[in-house]
Amino acid sequence: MSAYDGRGSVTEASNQMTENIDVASPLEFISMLKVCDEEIFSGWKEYKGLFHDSTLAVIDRVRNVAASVLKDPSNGLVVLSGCGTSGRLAYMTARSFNSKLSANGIEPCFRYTIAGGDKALFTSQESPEDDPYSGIKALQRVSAGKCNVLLIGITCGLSAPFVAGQLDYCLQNLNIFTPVLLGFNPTCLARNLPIERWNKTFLKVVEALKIAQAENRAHILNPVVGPEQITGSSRMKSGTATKILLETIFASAYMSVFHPDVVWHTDRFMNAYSNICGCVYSHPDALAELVTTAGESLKNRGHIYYIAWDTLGLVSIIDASECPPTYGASLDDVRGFVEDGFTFMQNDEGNLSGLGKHFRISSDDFTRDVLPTLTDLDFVIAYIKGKSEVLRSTVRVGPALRPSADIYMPLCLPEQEIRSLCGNTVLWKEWSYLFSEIACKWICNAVSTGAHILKGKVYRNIMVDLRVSNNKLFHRAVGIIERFTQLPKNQAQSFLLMSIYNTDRLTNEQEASAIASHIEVATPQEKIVPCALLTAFLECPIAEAKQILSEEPVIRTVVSKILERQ
Ligand code: S6P
Repeated sequence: MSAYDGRGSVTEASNQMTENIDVASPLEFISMLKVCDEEIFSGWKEYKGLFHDSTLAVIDRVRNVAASVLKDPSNGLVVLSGCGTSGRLAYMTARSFNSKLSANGIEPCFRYTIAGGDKALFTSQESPEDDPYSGIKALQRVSAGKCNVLLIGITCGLSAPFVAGQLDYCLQNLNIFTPVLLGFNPTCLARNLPIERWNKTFLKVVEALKIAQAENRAHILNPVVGPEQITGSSRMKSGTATKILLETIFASAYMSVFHPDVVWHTDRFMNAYSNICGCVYSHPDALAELVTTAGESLKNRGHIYYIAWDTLGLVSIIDASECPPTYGASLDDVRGFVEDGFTFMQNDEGNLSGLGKHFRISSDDFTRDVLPTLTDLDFVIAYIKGKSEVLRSTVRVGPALRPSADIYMPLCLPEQEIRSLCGNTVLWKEWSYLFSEIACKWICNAVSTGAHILKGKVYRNIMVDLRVSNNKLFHRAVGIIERFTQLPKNQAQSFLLMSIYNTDRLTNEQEASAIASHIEVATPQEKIVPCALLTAFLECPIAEAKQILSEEPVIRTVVSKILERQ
């Protein structure tokens, strides 16, 4: 298995530090997460991570544009946009800064767009990611009537067509828009594959952005933070880096406009995130215990429930929403709840609880829907502001939970420490909640990733059983088959298509169909990639591969058995 070869995308590469993550003990697992998360700050290979001089310079330039919007919110707007996790973080940041502005009597001027709309905040909607036109429409809708719009298009892989459409639209309308691309690949590795029903690739848009950047009319913020712990799972490191960069830009803009007397140091502010990272991972035993307990729950068909207060609830709902697309989990396996539910969410489309139980997200919904069903196989994690109290539910007493064990993880740095990092009390008072959120993200990501690894969902550091539900995932699936079988790309793709169309012989029509058609057929189907892999390894009919997979539900076991035979 080749690691990063310098040619492919960094965000889709395998991280050498985690190649044995699937067989690591929980403590080793935590230390692997730690080493990889530290790369966000310290850099990876020749890349310098978040503290690169050019990154700090772009942060300052984007901060200035954001400040111009904050000074004149009736004409200006900040739009944050993305797909999947990137769209969820766009929502969360827009909400966070609007709340801050409103609390201080200032007109809110942040909006978000997410591919697939607000449903995508809770459940993955992967196919809208491939549509540049729906990105453009969403941007036009939220920015109508404004004449100074800062768009930050977030796509970790420099790949999402939804975002490409928006950036391109801004480039055509530079009199109104300042486009910013936020992602984590060098620009030369931006996606250069055709976007269906469109005449540009992502790379073409990046080239046009570079030209506008030279005139200070567009910006590209793309620090390289190294490959993800689970290959391609950009919800983890890239998501964390997205959150840090957005918050740094807007906190800095906010301070420059509303507290111009306070001296601001971008690098010191980001360093506080690095310290909270160290603080979270300085509790390896507690984290390992959380992961072990969560893994036991999932292995035994129990569930993981996060209940959290305030914005920590949003962090945990986002973590839970990522488990189905990342690990093929069911919507019930990991769920998040926030006190006050949709009243607190303040999302554009309002209360979505009518869409079904997986959209019922308040703590009252938890009490009504989940509490009566809890068994000692379930794991309930409560995140409480200021500290994290973690409860293992074993006994239900009336409407209350009695914990079998408490595990405490601090969710913030001591006030003294933040003050010394941030420089003064104003900074601490204004922004300390952001550090609790990021700590909560690291803990949730460790719990949900570790639990799924313990359940046998990951082979080496690759989630083999991915759902083939958009263009990026189609190409990732071909890449996985290529890597494990060492077959050339076209043959690897044929095995994938045979699995998708459930046939041992592809018709000319099937082979010639557009990728979007393959995706449409593949999306509702389970175990597409494992089936293609087995067919290729065993040179057997598709039906036989399906039979083997139906007898052994743990994909990791099947794949490792077959590979060990080679
Ligand atoms: C990743 C997550 C996906 C991505 C989405 C956008 O862990 O499952 O939903 O966030 O595909 O990716 P990108 O590269 O455009 O930010």
